[in-house]
Amino acid sequence: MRISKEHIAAHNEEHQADNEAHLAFLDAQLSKQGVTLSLLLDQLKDFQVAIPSWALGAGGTRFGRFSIGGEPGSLEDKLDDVGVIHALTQTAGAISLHIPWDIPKDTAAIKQRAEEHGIVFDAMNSNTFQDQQGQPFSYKHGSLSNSEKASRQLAIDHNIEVIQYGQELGSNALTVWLADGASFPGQNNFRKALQNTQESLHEIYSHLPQDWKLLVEYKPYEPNFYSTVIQDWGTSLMLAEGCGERAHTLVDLGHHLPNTNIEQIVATLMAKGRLGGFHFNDSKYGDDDLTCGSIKPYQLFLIFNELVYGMQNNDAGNPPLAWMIDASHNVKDPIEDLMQSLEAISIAYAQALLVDQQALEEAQRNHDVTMCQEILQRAYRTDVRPIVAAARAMAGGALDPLGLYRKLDVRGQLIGERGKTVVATGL
Ligand code: LRH
Ligand code: MN
Ligand code: MN
Repeated sequence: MRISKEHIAAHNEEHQADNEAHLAFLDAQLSKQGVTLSLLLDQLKDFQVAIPSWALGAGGTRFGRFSIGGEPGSLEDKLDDVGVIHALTQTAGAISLHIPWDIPKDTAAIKQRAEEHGIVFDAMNSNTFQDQQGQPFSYKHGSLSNSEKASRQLAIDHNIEVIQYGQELGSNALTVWLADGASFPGQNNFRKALQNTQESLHEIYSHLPQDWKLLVEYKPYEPNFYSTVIQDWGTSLMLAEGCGERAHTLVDLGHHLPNTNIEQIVATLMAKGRLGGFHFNDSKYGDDDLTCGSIKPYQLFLIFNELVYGMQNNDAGNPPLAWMIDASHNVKDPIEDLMQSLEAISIAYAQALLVDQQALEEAQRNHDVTMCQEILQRAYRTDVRPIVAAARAMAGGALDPLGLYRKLDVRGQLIGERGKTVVATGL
């Protein structure tokens, strides 16, 4: 273990007095609003977000890739990195694997390694957007939607294989994201491509274990720039409904055209009981995969406000949500970046829990638009960082994870052990 309990205890002792002073002030303010701090801390303490295995190395763009050094060279290394994040934050107790980037050679050993770090296996991701070496049929013109049966079958079989890996590891969800689409008008028959996709997904669904769910991710463009088969939440929802009750839509925040009202999409999907998972990130233009909350923190809060409302009023039977970060880029230390994302997500969640739902409902009933905005913004403008830090410390994490990570020079240790030029598998 790179981060010991003693490291955390010594660090927390140093920062405790400061955090408690902030907390006492907040407690006094919030209790006037009818908020019980201990209840809030309990909810935050249990909150977990999965880390994507592909975000632990330096991401690249199509123009270049700059290694940060000490990158994980194997699945074991990736688990160790999530172990560091989880030890520091106690909010990253799960990893999401991408096959074939993360094929476990010895499943039992991988499971044991994960257990040692207190990590479970979240949704498994299939990959039919790249051809693998020696592959008999290509995905160049689509995978589950391909007009050639042989390519479709290969992609279906791959997804079934991913489910099998997931079963061995104890996962219970399969996420399917397709790059399928067309870059030029006339290239594809829209109806046939959609129909093929529905049939292929249905076949995958028929191989899904009873306690598993299928998550269908959508994205408007990239790598195809004219049309994408599963382009939006409506298409994803339609396909999920066409599969069966355990198929749901997965929302990736970066997979929307600029200014889309994502919080409304969340509310709509939750009303239908079909929101199954989340890929958190942030973006200015497209699928930028930037750190959560770095560009539009208010949007993140508004999304969490809908999530909290949806979970508290879950009459449509949404499954427990698979929360995951899907961010990666090439200028920051990925471990630091992921901890910043976790912090932003926890902050948005805590702020959403502060929204006075009863007062909001009353203001909405009275058409008091001014007050509706006041209620939301009072929650959003509360500096909840001391609460998030206290919840983390209660769970055994560090009051200042980033500070301790730097103080212990974890990246320096990783470079010493793994070298400067290892390149992690992934994007
Ligand atoms: C596609 C995506 C999808 C993939 C991941 C690597 O843009 O968001 O979730 O699996 O990136
Ligand atoms: Mn995604
Ligand atoms: Mn994406």
